[in-house]
Amino acid sequence: MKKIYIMLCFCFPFLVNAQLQNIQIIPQASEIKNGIGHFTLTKSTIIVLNNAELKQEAEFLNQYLLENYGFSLKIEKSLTVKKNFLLLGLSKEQSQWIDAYKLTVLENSIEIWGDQNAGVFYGLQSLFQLMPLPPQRKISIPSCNISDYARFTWRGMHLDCSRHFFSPEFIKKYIDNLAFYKMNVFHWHLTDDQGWRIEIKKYPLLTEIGGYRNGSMIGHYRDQKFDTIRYGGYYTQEQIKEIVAYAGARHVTIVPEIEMPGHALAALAAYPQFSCTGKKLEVGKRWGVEEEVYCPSEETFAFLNEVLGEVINLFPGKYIHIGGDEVLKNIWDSSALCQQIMAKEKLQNSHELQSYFIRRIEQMVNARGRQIIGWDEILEGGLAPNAAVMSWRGIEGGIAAAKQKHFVVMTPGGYCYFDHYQGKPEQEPLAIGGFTPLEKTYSYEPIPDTLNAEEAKYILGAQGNVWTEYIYTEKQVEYMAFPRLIALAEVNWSAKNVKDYQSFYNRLNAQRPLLQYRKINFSESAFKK
Ligand code: TNX
Repeated sequence: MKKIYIMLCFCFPFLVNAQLQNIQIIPQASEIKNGIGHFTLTKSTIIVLNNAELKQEAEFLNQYLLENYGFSLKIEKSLTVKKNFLLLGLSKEQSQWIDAYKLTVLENSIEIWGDQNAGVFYGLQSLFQLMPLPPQRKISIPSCNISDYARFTWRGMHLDCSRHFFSPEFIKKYIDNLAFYKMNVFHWHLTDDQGWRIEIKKYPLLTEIGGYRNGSMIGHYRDQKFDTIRYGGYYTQEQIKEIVAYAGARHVTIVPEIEMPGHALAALAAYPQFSCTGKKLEVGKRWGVEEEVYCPSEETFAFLNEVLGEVINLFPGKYIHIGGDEVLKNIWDSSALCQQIMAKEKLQNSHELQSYFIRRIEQMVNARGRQIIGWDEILEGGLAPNAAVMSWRGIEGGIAAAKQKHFVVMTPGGYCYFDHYQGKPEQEPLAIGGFTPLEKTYSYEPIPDTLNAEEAKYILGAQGNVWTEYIYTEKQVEYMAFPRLIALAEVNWSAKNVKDYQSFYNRLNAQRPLLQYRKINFSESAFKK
């Protein structure tokens, strides 16, 4: 099989650059050579696998064809025809690169080779972008030869499902769109002050009580207005399992976030015994930061250990996000129990108490073979030994963590917060604030120049965050996420030397019909003059 591939490569004259033919993909590929002519994909095209492991990718391709073009193809294990085949293969040729693939389109065949299944999957995503928009009878794909690989291993998008709840169907669509743009991490923000959204069998009140609030903030924060409408919802474990499998088939890892010790009001409304005051509390209606946080007691740790156990059983990925951001320390500072714990553990102040809290949690997660990741506040009072850091208050936290040889995901507010305005505020729906237009997101460089080459290796990649205090509907999630998500996909995937805003803008502009076809409610703000 490999021989045939090499032969085909040599006898076919590929032209030099991508500008000549319409090979426009996002994120930009590292190398594109144009060919002459087209491959026409028909109902009698045969999918050939050089490795049985690729069956999953072949089925994904068939599913895509069926949903979009109304037919699927026969899958064979060996090459029995000379033309009209689409070969999927595994090869070690590009194994030094992340998620690499080679896509070769000739008049008689298409070949996609990857180092692993993920590479083949990404080759397919590129292929999909080269196909004419459905419902096209003739699926003709321009000849080309693309060699491509990812720049970063963590190509992430987050979604806050606590402040507003989004349906399992929407979560799947969101994941599908991430994968389409070669992103591979979905950070699922499942708990916060305003709602607990994941079923935990051992503690049913988390969702029965914590899953619903008796009103929400309306309009600007400064107006302090509220409605009295009961709002909520949660994902059952069965729904989560289905979503995890759906993501897995698209090479997307889900990182669940269970917030602690702060942003925990919904949990504390259900189980007030885990706060230091024991007060009866209500699930949050107001956005912002709450005083009530988990108490660092043995009872709380036992509770969180059980919760994390169930979470870990549902999510197979390496990382569990444990929050760690915006923890007000007033209650800890005035709690007798906290003073006792601090004396016993020889902790100097409440920052060190927070660090102690996170270290205890890390032990629970590590004991189950997983790693924790937390917001950059977990640096305060000392990082837990194996923790990864998500740098959101700028890039300093990320720099500090990388210098301490801890892994880092960069998500600085000014570039990666997609709850910010993307156009002139007077022309946009109400948002939290800020101003992060498409070009600003695109300009983001995840490796800070103050890091040396060794330290830079700790930067796993960048992530876009969609906080939903002011995002009420699924349509609005898409409006805020797109097209900035696509810009960030290119930041994460494309080699630095092929990154160019004008080129991106033109490719994105050309893809607007595709976004419409995919029913993505993207913002047009970047196209307004
Ligand atoms: C800060 S980012 C928060 C969130 C808010 C967000 C709004 C982070 C770790 N914490 O709780 O939703 O700002 O932009």
